[in-house]
Amino acid sequence: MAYATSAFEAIDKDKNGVITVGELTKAFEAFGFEAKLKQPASTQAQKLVDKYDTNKDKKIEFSEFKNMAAELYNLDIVGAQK
Ligand SMILES: [Ca+2]
Ligand SMILES: [Ca+2]
Repeated sequence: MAYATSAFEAIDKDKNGVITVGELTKAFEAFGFEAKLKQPASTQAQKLVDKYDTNKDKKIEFSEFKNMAAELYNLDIVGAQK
């Protein structure tokens, strides 16, 4: 899961150990995945946070991100960051 660690660090811009919808949106925009996702980056980011935020604090901790990373990897988002 090394890709999950490096992706988490890349997305968590303020390095506070959690990923917010805003950070995820910026990451999607920065990596140019809006076209690939076929919907606005902010919409996709909100959807993913809702789906994987199992403790419902509106943020993605690393333990939650590990589950999200598999989906991002399938979308070629995580892999493309290498
Ligand atoms: Ca953060
Ligand atoms: Ca959470």
